[in-house]
Amino acid sequence: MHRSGVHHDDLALDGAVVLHAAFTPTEVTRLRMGVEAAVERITRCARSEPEPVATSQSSQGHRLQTVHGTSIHWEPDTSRPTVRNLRPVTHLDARLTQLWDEPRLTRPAADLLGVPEVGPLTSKISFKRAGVGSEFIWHQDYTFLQRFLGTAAREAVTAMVLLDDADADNGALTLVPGSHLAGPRPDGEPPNAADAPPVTIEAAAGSVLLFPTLMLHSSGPNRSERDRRALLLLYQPAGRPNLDETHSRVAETGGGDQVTSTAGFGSGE
Ligand SMILES: O=C(O)CCC(=O)C(=O)O
Repeated sequence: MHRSGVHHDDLALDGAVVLHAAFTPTEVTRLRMGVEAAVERITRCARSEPEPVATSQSSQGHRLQTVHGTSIHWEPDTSRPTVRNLRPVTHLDARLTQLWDEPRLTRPAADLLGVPEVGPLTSKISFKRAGVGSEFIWHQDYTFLQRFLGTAAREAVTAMVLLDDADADNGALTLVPGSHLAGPRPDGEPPNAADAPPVTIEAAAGSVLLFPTLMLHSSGPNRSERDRRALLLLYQPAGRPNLDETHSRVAETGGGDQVTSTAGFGSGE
């Protein structure tokens, strides 16, 4: 994997936007408390679930477990169970729920989508714990979403709120500027010669990275002694059902055989 650029400035990255220090240290502390409360709450439920619980595997062979509608993606190869990702999450803690209407997220998300207003699609926490957080392969968020939304999955953006300082050592996100213009690609396929050089987004806690669902991205493992947590809110044009409502509708109408649950994760997740 080549990592030729490191991004520090408040510049548009051909489709993506980085807002440095969009949230204050006090706000970041509150959000950290929110994500830790969410993981504590859901893992407590997971521990008390009678076996067998709903489990499956990601395409990378990681264990997935669904508890009360939230999918837990466990880190592989850890000596004690460690959560890699949760989805959906904002309903698990009021400090996270409140973030959906935050203008520092909704305004740039609406600008990127070219619509007057945005609404919630789904939410995730990426924990990337110190020393054990595993890599995210090259992927587009589109791949997972299009299973439920079809081509409307193009009309969404991810707002990634950094809850810890992120750099290459602790697994900062790397994206390929402009790659959203080239359409969908298979998960795991690295950038090609026609792509712009990948850029690793090194930014402080409280910064926000926004990018469209077709933008190719990945991140390395966390080899450092520092967590690299992030809250990811996915927005879509206002007025559309969120992902879980979409799933309920599919289940109620009996349509969409291939859709058994929206609580799983895509390959990159
Ligand atoms: O947390 C990361 O580094 C990547 C997260 C991501 O790409 C995802 O959740 O789809």
